[in-house]
Amino acid sequence: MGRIQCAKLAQKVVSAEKAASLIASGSTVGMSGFTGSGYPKAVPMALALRMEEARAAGHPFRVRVWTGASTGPELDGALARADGIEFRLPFNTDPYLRERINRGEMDYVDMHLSQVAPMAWQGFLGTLDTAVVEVSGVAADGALIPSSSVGNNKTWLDQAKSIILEVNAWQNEALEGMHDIYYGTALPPDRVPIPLTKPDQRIGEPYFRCDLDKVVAVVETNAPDRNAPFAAPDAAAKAIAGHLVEFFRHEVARRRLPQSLLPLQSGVGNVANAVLTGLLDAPFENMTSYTEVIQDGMLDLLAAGKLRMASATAFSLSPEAAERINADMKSFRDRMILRPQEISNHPELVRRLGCVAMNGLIEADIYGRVNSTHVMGSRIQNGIGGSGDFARNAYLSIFMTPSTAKGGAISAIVPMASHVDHISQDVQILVTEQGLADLRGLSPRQRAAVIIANCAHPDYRPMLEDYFARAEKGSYGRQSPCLLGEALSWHQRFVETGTMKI
Ligand code: 0RQ
Repeated sequence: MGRIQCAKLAQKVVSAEKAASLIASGSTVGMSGFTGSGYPKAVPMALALRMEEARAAGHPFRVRVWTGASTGPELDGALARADGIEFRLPFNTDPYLRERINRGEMDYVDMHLSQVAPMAWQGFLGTLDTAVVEVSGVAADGALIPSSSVGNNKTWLDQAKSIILEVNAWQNEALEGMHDIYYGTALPPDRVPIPLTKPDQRIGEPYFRCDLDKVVAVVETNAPDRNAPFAAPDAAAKAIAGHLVEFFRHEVARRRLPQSLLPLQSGVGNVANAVLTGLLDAPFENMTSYTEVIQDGMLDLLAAGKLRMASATAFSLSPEAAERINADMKSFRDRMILRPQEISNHPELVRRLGCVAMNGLIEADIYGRVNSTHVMGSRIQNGIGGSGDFARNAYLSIFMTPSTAKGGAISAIVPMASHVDHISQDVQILVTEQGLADLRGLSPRQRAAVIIANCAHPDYRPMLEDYFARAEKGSYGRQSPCLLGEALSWHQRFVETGTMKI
């Protein structure tokens, strides 16, 4: 029976095609998957084929897709190419799907990741027809052994009318025991405090429970997670990491942070990964992380013994790191905990633990309002992900970015953010390769002065100084001076000419 030890579920093994045939057009499907790990790989591909055939026969076939976060080309990519998604939440990084969203061909709801499961429970999202969830095995009593991400799987399994399981033999068997699935959440007014006070605490059980009668199909797979490579840190990423490490040393020296820092949250992407790499050589020991994803840099910190343990909801690894962790899973397993995303990202816990949140951004304005999601105010890049869950509630909320994008044609520091995900109150520290702005306790005008001086690229700094000086004189009010007719003109210039430079 291999990975499927439960006789009742072993009888339900079918092909991916047969399983996909159980998903109806127009239905809502809750898929597993978070940052390219633990997503179903065979059923979505078979579903995409069905969609293409249906379309060729003149019958559009589209579904509504909910996940934990981003998935992989076999899911978002395949369904997007088949024009098979009419509605998607809460996070996406697939380029084909992104194009469809930005062409206005489908609806996309970009949500705080901690709020997806509660909103599903509250009934705000509609009903869930089918859950398609990857697991790494099924125990004899039907308990499901999670795979490389937990995400919203518990909620999908509980809420869906029917369940399709993919049992992926590629996932390491030694994952068993790593997960902590908490079954104690409730809706108001019955909510109780979540009993977690340390990042390494286990408050749940290692398995998903599920009503076996709801399982309509089980599909066996043997396929790797997406595991995209990270770029080697470039000079800008290394400089950002350097500024941050220096800042942490400063905070430790002033006793505002302990020597082991506080539980680290690190966003995805190359800059975030480079910062973790920078911590390898920094004088901080026994660090912990309470974060959303475990990426390569975190694995390096664990392997070096600098990081004592990591709590997250998913892996987001390069192919090399995935191989490395697979080869040594037993040793890593005891130092890692994967939890449902409503727990890994829970504002109550982020505030209680005092997390140090470090996230990337698209642009920040001179007052420190951060746009994490929309290029030129209108084109979605990925989504807010967990950045809002952490930024508002963290002990220290840090945002970081290279000071320019697209070869220097775009300044990441602008007069006014063209879209705001994080208001200035949620942004305490801003870092670019140029330097770091500590915004705590500063008024808007003080923030503008330090952001322009410390973070802006020299090509854009004089333009920002000029704008700010004129705004101070010509603004309607002087608390947060702005020139309404000019504040977004940099973006308009880029759209018209391909550069923000004059
Ligand atoms: O585009 O790939 O076409 O070149 O955005 O930018 O510089 O590689 O940086 O990988 O750290 O991503 C905000 C997108 C930054 C990410 C964002 C373009 C740039 C490039 C990527 P190309 P970089 P990163 C927990 C935390 C929200 C979710 C989050 C993100 C691409 O950090 O998605 O924080 N954050 N989650 O060229 C136009 C600008 C730009 C720009 C960057 N000003 N204008 N394009 N780009 N700045 C994890 C989860 O929630 C899952």
